[in-house]
Amino acid sequence: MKFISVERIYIGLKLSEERWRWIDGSSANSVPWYPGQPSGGENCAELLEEGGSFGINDIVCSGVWTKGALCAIKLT
Ligand SMILES: [Ca+2]
Repeated sequence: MKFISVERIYIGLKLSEERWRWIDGSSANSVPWYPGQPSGGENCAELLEEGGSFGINDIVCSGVWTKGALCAIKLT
């Protein structure tokens, strides 16, 4: 994976029906939350890097499209 110079990246993870799910609807079985996260009341998630530590942070969905995005595709 190539790291790009964006501090916060939307990863396609969203809280739906009280479960964290990828945008294809599949459940996220284990989420490596950033320390102190999820803080709650925020229904989308980003990859957060601060001081060399990485983790997932829940954020409000209204701002996710202003961030960089990390996507994956299935190769067949
Ligand atoms: Ca949060």
